[in-house]
Amino acid sequence: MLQHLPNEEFMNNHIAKCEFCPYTETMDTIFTIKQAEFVTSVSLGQNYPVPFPKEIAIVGKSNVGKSSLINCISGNGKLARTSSQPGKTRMINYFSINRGQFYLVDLPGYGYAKASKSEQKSWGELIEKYLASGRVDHLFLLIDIRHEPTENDRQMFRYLVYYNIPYTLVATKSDKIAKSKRKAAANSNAKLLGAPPYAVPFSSETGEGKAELLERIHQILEDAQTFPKNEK
Ligand SMILES: Nc1nc2c(ncn2[C@@H]2O[C@H](COP(=O)(O)OP(=O)(O)OP(=O)(O)O)[C@@H](O)[C@H]2O)c(=O)[nH]1
Ligand SMILES: [Mg+2]
Repeated sequence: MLQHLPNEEFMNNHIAKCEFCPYTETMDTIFTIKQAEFVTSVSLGQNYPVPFPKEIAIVGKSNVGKSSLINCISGNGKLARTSSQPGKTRMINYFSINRGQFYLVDLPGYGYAKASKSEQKSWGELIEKYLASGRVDHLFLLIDIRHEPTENDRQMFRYLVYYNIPYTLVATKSDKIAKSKRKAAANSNAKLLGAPPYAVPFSSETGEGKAELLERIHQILEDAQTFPKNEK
């Protein structure tokens, strides 16, 4: 799917070095998204829009719930187009949040079974070019809480580690499994991905995990020191 993947040794070093702090509840204000609007769609060879101070992108396999997550956390069910048919999002869709405070970027999903070889190839090029552009400050990598990560998920994770992109793992569709099993399933899927064993259980149906993701976004926006803009 993607080129330029790191080897096992590189990945093991990443885990060993990762002093991963899943989430710190230190903020005394609750961050909210007050305004959100679609800006533009970008396909291969087209220009990205004028940069905003921060850019947070959502990536994951087709149908995992990326567009639904954007709608849920922005409180606007109609912002990003969702569908039960996989492969709905084909381009890179930019949404401006809080009048230019940051972008949320909806990336096309990978692993869409019906996609042709050439579609998969152009998907790979589109995503690789985007991730290597240095525009993205933080990536939310979505995995389905009910299933073990796919080979494509594992590739995507290795890729973002290789490019040193800060990330948060999100285990979607948490409403589909029993509440008592959610944390363990999310964390075990993170581990199977080859990552430190922590993912946020999230449901765009019930809003579970929404507060945690908003808190995470707040940290990303505040934390210029931890997540400096990549000048590539
Ligand atoms: N039960 C449940 N269904 C969800 C959840 N999130 C998304 N869905 C459903 O899953 C399907 C796919 O959701 P999308 O948000 O369009 O998925 P996507 O990752 O953007 O898909 P692509 O654009 O094809 O890559 C839709 O039918 C959603 O209603 C969730 O948290 N719980
Ligand atoms: Mg989508």
